[in-house]
Amino acid sequence: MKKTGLLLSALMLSFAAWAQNPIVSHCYTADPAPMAFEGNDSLYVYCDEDMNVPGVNDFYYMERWRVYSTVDMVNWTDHGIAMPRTAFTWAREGTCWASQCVKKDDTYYWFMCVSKPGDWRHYIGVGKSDKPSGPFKDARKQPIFDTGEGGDIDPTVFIDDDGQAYLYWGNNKLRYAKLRSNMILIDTRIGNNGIVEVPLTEKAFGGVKVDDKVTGKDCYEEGPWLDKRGDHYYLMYAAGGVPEHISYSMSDSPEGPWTYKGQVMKQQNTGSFTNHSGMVHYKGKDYFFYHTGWAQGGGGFNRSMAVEEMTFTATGTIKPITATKKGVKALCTMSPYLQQQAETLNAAWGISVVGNESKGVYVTDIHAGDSMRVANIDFGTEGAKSITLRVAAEKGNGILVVRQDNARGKVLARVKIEATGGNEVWEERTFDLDHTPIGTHDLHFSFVGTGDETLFNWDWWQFNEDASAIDGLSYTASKEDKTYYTLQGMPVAQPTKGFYLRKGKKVFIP
Ligand code: FUB
Repeated sequence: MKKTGLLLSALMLSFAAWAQNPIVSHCYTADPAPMAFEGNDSLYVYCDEDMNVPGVNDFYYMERWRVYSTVDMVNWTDHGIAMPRTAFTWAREGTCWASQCVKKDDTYYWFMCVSKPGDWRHYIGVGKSDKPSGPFKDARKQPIFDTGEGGDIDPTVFIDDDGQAYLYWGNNKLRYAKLRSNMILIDTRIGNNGIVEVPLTEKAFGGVKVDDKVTGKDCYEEGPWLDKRGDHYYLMYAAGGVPEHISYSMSDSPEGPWTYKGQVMKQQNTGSFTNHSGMVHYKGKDYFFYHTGWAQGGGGFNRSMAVEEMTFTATGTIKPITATKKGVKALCTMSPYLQQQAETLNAAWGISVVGNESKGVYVTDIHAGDSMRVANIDFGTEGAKSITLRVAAEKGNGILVVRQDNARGKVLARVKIEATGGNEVWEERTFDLDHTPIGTHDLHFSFVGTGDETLFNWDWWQFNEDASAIDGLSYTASKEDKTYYTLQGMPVAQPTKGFYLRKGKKVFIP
């Protein structure tokens, strides 16, 4: 993305207790597939990455799939390249299109579509991992079926209450299959060798498309999303031809027949001629994810994920949703006194996030003028006194400026990141703050340096309170004592410097 970060972030002065759309601004992310997994506090969104370079590859150029997660709907953690195209040894360069991930037993299955070398068609493959954020490996070593036709894109997978998994997909045709219990084979006992074609009738989808002309009020295009609320099954999809809007049909069975119910998100001038939707129930609310061309430098081949709240009528129909730049409200504040990943962001300009959850994920490609924002951070009534950073720097020429609220906010710290011995040589450094932030603020990080050189790599940050200022502090504990918990109540085997819970009291380990 372009390096006009400082100017743009300087203009974004408002306090971000709202998510704002797009939800990711440091790279282009398309075809969002949201998922909340039982027993996991985070909401995950699976997507592909638009890597189009205007004038060079003026089409979709997509080499990988990424995963993001949030606990507050405002700050999103980038889990890096959860599956590169090369993990499918049979896949063609640049063709990693839409996907969806589901969990069965203790395994996460990520269904994605991709082409093969020398073949214009897309095929559906499946990756698997024992963690929601990956990394994922090819589970089948080949596409999971071959219809012999084109249009096999945009898989959506839904596991019904009886454990049966359904896979729907298709562009201009809508098809489904039942997955076998191993999740990587289809049940060939139904349809045509396991594949059922859904009739695209007016009753089911609002109209029909013949020779690219729509007869009726609507028509199915692509990007299906299968889901259930109560006894109602929902099929949302991109509709109406290009530019697309999102429509939906309902049924009382995952196999149909479907009844057309209308538009969910009408066509708006979002800068993207495609749209692609997913819905999710999370922390008592329903959310609708889609994509636009609204990021800086964005467009039809450089799209960005967005989110709105979603509501239903008493009969289960979906209330129409408008694409907004404001997005959704924060669900909670973030603690600055816990280790926070540098790649947990409300917005960022100029930087990149690399790696995966096995190798480690971190912020890199940091240059003078780049900046990042984290939203809705609760410093409490006593405030923070210092900040600890985990960084790696080859040259040691970079300066990090930490401000509260925005690019013109009060400077909390202006620190030089001295050389650590290399860009992969990580060190923890603690710096005193020049000003004590109190209460809830956004944080604005900006980078100062000279020329075009990359300044440093950044893994995580954590603010520290002053031990003497903590209410209820009973004693300073020793590092050898192992019965510590994080302030969220997670046991800690080897506590490092910071605040913990012990015997119900907050304690400080120096
Ligand atoms: O991202 C490539 C394609 O664009 C998707 O597969 C479609 O749903 C459309 O969003």
